[in-house]
Amino acid sequence: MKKFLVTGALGQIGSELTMELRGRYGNENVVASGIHKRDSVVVESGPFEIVDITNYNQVSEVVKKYDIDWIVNLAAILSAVGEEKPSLAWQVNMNGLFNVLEVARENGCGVFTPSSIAAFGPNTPRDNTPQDTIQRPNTMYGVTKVSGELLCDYYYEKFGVDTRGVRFPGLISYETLPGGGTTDYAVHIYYDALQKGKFTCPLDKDTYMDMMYMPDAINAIIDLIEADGSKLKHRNAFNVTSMSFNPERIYNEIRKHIPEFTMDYDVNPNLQKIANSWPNSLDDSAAKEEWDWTPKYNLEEMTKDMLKKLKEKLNDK
Ligand code: VAH
Repeated sequence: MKKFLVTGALGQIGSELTMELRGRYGNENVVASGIHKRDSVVVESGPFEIVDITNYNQVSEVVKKYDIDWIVNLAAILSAVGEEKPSLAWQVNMNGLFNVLEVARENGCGVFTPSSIAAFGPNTPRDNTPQDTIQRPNTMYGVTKVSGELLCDYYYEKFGVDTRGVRFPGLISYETLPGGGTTDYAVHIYYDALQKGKFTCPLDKDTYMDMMYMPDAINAIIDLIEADGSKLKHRNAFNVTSMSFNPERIYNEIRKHIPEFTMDYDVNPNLQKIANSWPNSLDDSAAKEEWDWTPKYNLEEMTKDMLKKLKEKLNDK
């Protein structure tokens, strides 16, 4: 039975992936980790370790202690925080990744590390962005994502480390709030629709970005890890997407359920500059061909489920 170490396990992706992995592989086979500990079902339902991935010894000790087969490296500084703290973004996203890859090389582990649509830049073809195309991002987060893709491919080619990754679009979920990304508005709009009945959008109404509901993101990670490696022509990292929308479209979809919901705009120039450098939509045909990527949620289905689950969560508080 595979044994996993999830870094960043208390984050937006990690908190849901850890629980899904524990449901499929057994609680004791999924070690959650983070730079701090807090009350959470992730901490209470299975092994949890304090791991700062910028500390090689902490990564190495936990991998050896639990005889880990796969490291799912989710600890990262996202795009908006990365522009405010570029040095921290490099430390965590690159030096942290380097430590994870070195420990994986020394212990025979596989490594899943997410990349992002942020790995593309202003001169990348913006519509139906190809799997293989120019990648010259102009954000520190994007620089760490494209560098991370190259480093992971290098560790596969040079040392045979089984590295795999996907380029995630913006991720939308109701369990754990996102931690400082440019796409966070697409989560906050649902909370404000339910809690305030109004939302002030920080991005321009015509800002298209690819997005994905968290259940599809979790399946993408597990399906790629479980895929037959001999059939992969790409590894780091696959374009994956399930929808592309602008603030007007998500606003109007929510209004089908909450007709009195209102939205206005107060564009944040720093966020807008980042969003303007990213694609409008991705071509994810390589993921479909090589490991049968199959998203299940579109904007309509996501909105119905998100509002239902978020209402239950907020009423439980
Ligand atoms: C961010 N949510 O906004 C992340 C993601 C495509 C965006 O990488 O930084």
